[in-house]
Formats: sequence, C-alpha cells, structure tokens
Amino acid sequence: MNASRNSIREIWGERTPYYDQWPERVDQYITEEPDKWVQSACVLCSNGCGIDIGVKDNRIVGVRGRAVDRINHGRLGPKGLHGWKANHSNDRLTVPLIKENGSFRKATWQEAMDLIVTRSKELIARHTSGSLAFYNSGQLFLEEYYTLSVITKAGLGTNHVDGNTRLCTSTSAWALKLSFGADGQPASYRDIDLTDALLLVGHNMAFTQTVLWSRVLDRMKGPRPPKLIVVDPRRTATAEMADVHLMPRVGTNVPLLNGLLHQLIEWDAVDHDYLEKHTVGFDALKSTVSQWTPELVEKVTGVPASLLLKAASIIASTPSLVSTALQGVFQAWQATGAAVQINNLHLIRGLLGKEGSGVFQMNGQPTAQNTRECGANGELPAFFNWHNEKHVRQLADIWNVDPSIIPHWGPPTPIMEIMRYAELGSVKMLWIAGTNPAVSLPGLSRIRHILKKNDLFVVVQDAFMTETAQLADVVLPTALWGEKTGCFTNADRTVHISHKAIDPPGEAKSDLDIFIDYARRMDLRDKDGQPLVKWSSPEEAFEGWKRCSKGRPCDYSGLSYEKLSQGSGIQWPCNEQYPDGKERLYTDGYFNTDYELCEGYTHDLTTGGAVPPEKYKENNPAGRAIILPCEYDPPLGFTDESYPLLLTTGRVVYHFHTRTKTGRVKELNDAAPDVFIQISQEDANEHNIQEGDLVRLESRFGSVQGPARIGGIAPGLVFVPFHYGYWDGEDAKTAANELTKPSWDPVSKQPHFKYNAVNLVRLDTKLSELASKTKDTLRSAVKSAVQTTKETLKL
Ligand SMILES: Nc1nc2c(c(=O)[nH]1)N[C@H]1C(S)=C(S)[C@@H](COP(=O)(O)OP(=O)(O)OC[C@H]3O[C@@H](n4cnc5c(=O)[nH]c(N)nc54)[C@H](O)[C@@H]3O)O[C@H]1N2
Ligand SMILES: Nc1nc2c(c(=O)[nH]1)N[C@H]1C(S)=C(S)[C@@H](COP(=O)(O)OP(=O)(O)OC[C@H]3O[C@@H](n4cnc5c(=O)[nH]c(N)nc54)[C@H](O)[C@@H]3O)O[C@H]1N2
Ligand code: SF4
Ligand SMILES: [Mo]
Repeated sequence: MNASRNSIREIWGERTPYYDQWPERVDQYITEEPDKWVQSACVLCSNGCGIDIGVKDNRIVGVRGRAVDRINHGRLGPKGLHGWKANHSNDRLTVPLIKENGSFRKATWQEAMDLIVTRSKELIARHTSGSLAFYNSGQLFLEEYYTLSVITKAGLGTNHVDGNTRLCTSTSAWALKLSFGADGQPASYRDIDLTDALLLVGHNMAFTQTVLWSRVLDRMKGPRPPKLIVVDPRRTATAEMADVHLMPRVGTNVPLLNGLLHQLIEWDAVDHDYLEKHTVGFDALKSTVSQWTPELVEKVTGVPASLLLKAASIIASTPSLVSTALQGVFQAWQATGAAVQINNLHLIRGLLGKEGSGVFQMNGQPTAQNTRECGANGELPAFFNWHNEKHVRQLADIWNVDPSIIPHWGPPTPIMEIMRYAELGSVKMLWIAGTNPAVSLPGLSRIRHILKKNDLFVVVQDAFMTETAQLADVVLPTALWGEKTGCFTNADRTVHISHKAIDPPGEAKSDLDIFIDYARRMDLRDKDGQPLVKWSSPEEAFEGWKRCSKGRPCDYSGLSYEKLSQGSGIQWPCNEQYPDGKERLYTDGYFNTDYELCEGYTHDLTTGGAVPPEKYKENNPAGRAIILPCEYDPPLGFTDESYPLLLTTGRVVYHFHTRTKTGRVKELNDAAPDVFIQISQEDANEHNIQEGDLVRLESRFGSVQGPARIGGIAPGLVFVPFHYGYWDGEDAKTAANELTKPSWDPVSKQPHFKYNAVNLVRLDTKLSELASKTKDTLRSAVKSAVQTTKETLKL
C-alpha cells in the first residue's frame, strides 16, 4: 500500500497556504503499483476533483489526484481516495434478475428487456405513456441523462420523469432560474481564492466538500484570510472555523436572511448604480424586509441581535463576497424563498460576476448539474422553457419530432407526486436508475408499501442489491464509474471526462447501453421514420448533446472528447466565443431573464403559484436580474406536547448517501459504522441520557433508534445522519427517513428533510437489551443486501 496520508484521520491533509495561487499537492492511495493511469474525475460529490484511476490487470488498484486539474490541484478527500474499492466488492450485480413468486431468479438480458418492453407497450396501449414513470439520479453521466431525456420526451411523451436531484438541488436550480433567468452557477471556485468574505448557509463544507474546504483552510493560512460567516444550527466542523457562527432555530432561514438584507439597506450598503442598471424589484424587497430589525430576528430565530449585526457588518463592508447555500437551505422550510434571499444579498451589493464575488446555490451530487441540464429532472434540456412554444418547436426541430409529443402541457411531475400516482394506481411502471428511494425518500414505511404494490411494475437499474432493488420486479446490473466513459459537470460548471478504465463485472452494462437498447426494442422513431436515438456510443451521444445545447446558456458546442482529454476540466459555456470556457457568468450584468430566453417565468415564493407568461412578458425584465422578496411564513407541523423536539438530518464525512459504495469500503465504514442520535447536553440532562445510551426517536411517521451523541447542537434540536438503511424489524430501524414527513417546498418541490417534530425516549433496560441484540445485526442494509445477492447469484 502506498498512501500520501491517512485520510481517515487527516481529512483535509496538510496545509499548503495560499499566496498568489493555490499550490499543488498530489494525494494518492494505491494498493499495488498500477500499469497505467486513466483520466477521470471523482464521482462522490459535486466538487468534481480531477482524479487518475490506477489500473493493473483489468482491476482498479488505486487513485491519485490530478495536479493539473483546475478544481483540486491534485488533492483528494477520504471518499475520493477510498471509494473506488466498492467497484470490486464481491457482491456486485452481474446478471439481470427477474422476480418470480416473491424471489429473484437469474435471467438473460434478452428475457429481462423483453419483459420490460412488453410491459411498457401494453401499458402505453391501455393507459397511455402517462402510466410510465422514470426516476433517475445525480450520479449517471451526461450522455446517459441526455439519452433518457430524448427517450422519455421525444419517444414516449411522458411527463413523469424526475431525478433524485429533486431531493438534492431542485431548489438550487429554482433559485438560479428565479433570480437570473436560468440554471447555472454564476461563480467560479477561483473566487474562493480571491474573496474577502465567505458566507456559508446550511452548508457543512468541511464534511461534504472536503477538498473545497482545504481550499478555504489554505486561504485562512495565507496572507489575506477571508472572513467566514457560517449559518447552521449545529456546531459543525465548518462552524468551528467561523468568525461569526449564527445558529438559527430550524425553519427560520428566511427571517434571518431578511434581517441581514434589512440591515444592509438600513446602512445603505447598497450599490444603487448596479441596482438601477441590472435589476428589477428592489423596492418590493425593501418594503418586505423593513420590519426585520435585529430585535425581531432575535425573537424569531434565536440568533442574538449583536451576532446578526456582526455578520451584517462583514457583508456590508466586504469588497468581495462568495456565498454558498446547500441542504440546510434547500431541504429546510421556505427553501426557495431563503435561497433567493442569498442571491438578493449579492444583487443589492452588486457583488456578482466579478473576481472574488458570486453565489453558489451549491450542487451536492457529482453529476446533478447534468441531470438538470439534460432534462433528466423532467424539465426540457438545455434550459429550454416548456412554457414557451418557440422553445418547444426549436427542441422538436433538433430531435426531428412533432412538437406535440414533447410534454409541455404542464410542469414535470416531481417524485413525491409520482409516488402518489403509483399509490393511487395511475402510474403502473416505475423505472428507477441510480438511486435508492427505499432509504432516501421521506416517510419510508409508505415508500416501501408503494414499491411493494402488486400493480406497480418496478425496474431497478443499479450495481448493487440495494434496499430498493430488493423490492423490484426486474433488476438490471450496471457498470459503475471507472467501467464506462462519459462526462460530468461539477458545481462551478467544470466539465470533466471520465474514461473507462476497466470492464464491468459479468454481464453488467452501462446505463447508456441499457437506455439505447430500450429505445431500439421500443422501436422509437423520429418524423422520418429513422431511429429516434441516433447514437450508439458515449462520444456520439455527447455530440448529440452539443447540438442541443448550442446557443443556449449551457453551451457545450466548443467541447469535444479530445479537448476534454487533453486538459483537465473546462467550464461551460464553451463555444466559439469562449473556446476555453467562461470562468464567471453575468460579468456584464446581463442576465438570462429576457422573456424569449429565460428558462421559466416567475413563481410566488410563499405559495409556489406560477406567474402567467403574459404577466411576465408585460414586465419583461429583459436581461435584468429579478429581486424577489419573501415574507416569513411560520413553519407548519411543528412541535407540540407529544413531539416536543425538532429533528434535522444530514451527513457524516465518511459516508456517501445510502452507503451503497462507502458502506462496502472497510476504511470508511469502520470510521462511521452506525447511526447516532445527536442531542444537546440540556436535553440529555432532562432525559437522564448519557453518551452512548440507546435512545429512540419517534415522529408522526415512524421511529428510529440508536446511541445518543451529546453536544454540538442547539437545545431542542436533534440530528440524525440519513445514511443508514433500515433494519426490517419494528424496534430497530435506523434510517432517518423513517421519521421524515412527505411535505415539500411549494416552488422547488424539494422534500423537507431538515425539519420535523419528534419525541425522544431513553430506552429502558428491557428495550435496550433488545436494541443491543439488533445492533449486532446492524450494518444491516449492506449485510442483508450482500446476503440476497449471494443467495441469488450463488456466489
Ligand atoms: N461526506 C459526504 N459528502 C457529501 C455527501 C454525502 O453523502 N457525504 N453528499 C453530497 C450531496 S448529494 C449533497 S446534497 C451535499 C450536502 O451537503 P450539506 O448540505 O453540507 O450537508 P447536510 O449535512 O445535509 O446539511 C448541511 C447542514 O445543514 C444544517 N441545517 C439543518 N437544518 C438547517 C436549517 O434550518 N437552517 C440552516 N441554516 N442549516 C440547517 C445541518 O445542521 C447541516 O450541518 O453533500 C455532498 N457531499
Ligand atoms: N433524511 C434525509 N434524506 C435525504 C437527504 C438528507 O439530507 N436527509 N439528502 C437527500 C439528497 S441531497 C440526496 S442527493 C439523496 C441521495 O439519495 P440516493 O440517490 O438514494 O442515494 P445513493 O445512495 O447515492 O443512491 C445512488 C444509487 O445509485 C447506484 N449507482 C451508483 N453509480 C451508478 C451508475 O453509474 N449507474 C447506476 N444505474 N446506478 C449507480 C448506487 O449503487 C446507489 O444505489 O438523498 C436525499 N435524502
Ligand atoms: S471533495 Fe468530493 S469530489 Fe473531491 S475527492 Fe472528496 S468526494 Fe471526491
Ligand atoms: Mo444531494
């Protein structure tokens, strides 16, 4: 073994202070000397670090960071250094499986695809394509999303398509659309190198983008450290480093941000010239925030007025500012409303599209940007607007189909509504690719019930026997990262190519090959009777996408596989005007808000109500950014006598989501083997709970149990990481989503994973004996999945 550090202990590695550029530091972890290195990017978060895959005898034997890459300058975090081992887990799915009489049997691809195609055709004939739904991912590749998008929109014509990005960055997309006219992050990671101040709202960067955090830490060690403001109700590793840490009550991001906006306006820390030239809506904002004095903010959010003023004075005086929002905003109460107020802070100070200034409505998953760009989240690809007839016609021309087949009679169906249709019976086939909803959706007992329904035909396309795959009718084994070629785009619009390094195991196929095979077998054709999907390789698919995105805000037309393979990360837009990509968007203060260009028309932030196109046209912002205010609306479904505490959920540094990869990597799993329930010292005292005692949380939707972890959190608040899949016994469930509720933001339709009312119970001796028994059989999700696969495949 050859490792540049023990990244489990030294998460961020040694400091390399920033002077005039971020120094290179090549992190590496190999188990054997590779015969060759293959260019790729890390697929375990949205940071998108450039990575080389070390290969020997058709096996991955390690990874190293790419020194030349603009994102990480060679660095990798613990997941990046270790996650690849999951590719070689001995319980990978290697053949298709079909469920018969309740258990799986091995099948050929011919059998499995025949079954899916026959069922699709029957359902379309009897119930229209509205009976088919597709739920995909933020972890496939661009070429795969675009192909799925063409199939579902131009071939089948179903509106029931969503990505797990709905749970992740739907709010990000909406916040960007509503303020700037189209999705796409305005800033560049280099702005972190240059900025004088950072504002992180609901973003635990130290744990969830470890390499970006190294970049921040290196700035802090350099000559001109930026000021850091963190807004998080927990004392996270990120908050530990803050100059100002604001801990608002869960659910109160909007009043807090309104308080900051109010203060800037009060002090006239406002760029009037910028506002005049480049924005609309300032007066409405001014009047909405006028009541949010520091005293009122303190009353509603619990943040002391003096601390709020301290944060406000940094934002008011800094010559440059980078802000980020992530799940503490996107999955919280008034998600889109709060995210947009962060854009407003930048707009009123005119700190956007300039060196060292910009907003990241941050992405989470490695390829979430592509899900959204390519329309695998149900929207039209290339930020075309389904509400704009001209856009629909343009897209129909690109695909050579009749515009009427492209769903544009209403907004795409978000996953929680797809689930409701499946529950009611109108959705009869659900194809799930690259996501594990039996752990990641809110209110799991209901989700399991729906997925198990006899009249719902469930297809799961995954590399492992996940909790969701176990409930499927057909399971299709897929290639993973490293076993297929494709591109993906990170949170600062940097496009990377990831080359195939090794073959997938057994008969596993890439998602691209599976989707193309489905299109061929379904005989999907264009207007001239030619095959609708005109490509059979990733590179051809990429060329198809280039044609679609040309001239749009996310223009990829200047990129090619060759160009991407020569460099190491190129930002979009990349076209004739910007052959090397454009570092920042909106540098000229001209936004994508024109009626004819924009991706969508305005929505009311409180109700989610859509503003009619005519109204938007009447007040055409015509290239000016839109300042949308948001009134505070106190949260619903909050605490009462039976459920007196507030629950929030999130991540630990060592695991990725439902642990299908990180749970199979010994180093990562050993570092964080079990669920825990984080409570304050005050609440622990009140319930007579000691560190490590087994406790149970109960909500109106279910229960979870695990050991208590005390401290680092506001009194009245409880935190549970959501990584740990369920144990199918009533007394020992561990998935945080047993507790969460099926409600969502009115604009982005992103579920409210970050607040719910719960009750805390210390388990008595009898129950805790029971609990410790089940604890032994924990790590259950992975364990039982391994078991099922082994039994089925006779491994
Ligand atoms: N290690 C690791 N890294 C990851 C991932 C992973 O699973 N593991 N997943 C990736 C993905 S897909 C995503 S989306 C990102 C998510 O990255 P983050 O958003 O940084 O992660 P979370 O832990 O979900 O939530 C962030 C913080 O929100 C806080 N919070 C909760 N409620 C509120 C609230 O009402 N207001 C405010 N201001 N804060 C609140 C929580 O205390 C938490 O610390 O991480 C990416 N990176
Ligand atoms: N309570 C609570 N719930 C949450 C969150 C939270 O903070 N709290 N966060 C939400 C967020 S932000 C997210 S992003 C979601 C994540 O939720 P999920 O999407 O369910 O999480 P993953 O475990 O990443 O699931 C991805 C699946 O895709 C498979 N996979 C990986 N690569 C490939 C591939 O190339 N092809 C195919 N076909 N499959 C592949 C993996 O094996 C895995 O089963 O969870 C959401 N749920
Ligand atoms: S920061 Fe994200 S992209 Fe970079 S190595 Fe870590 S998990 Fe991978
Ligand atoms: Mo996410």
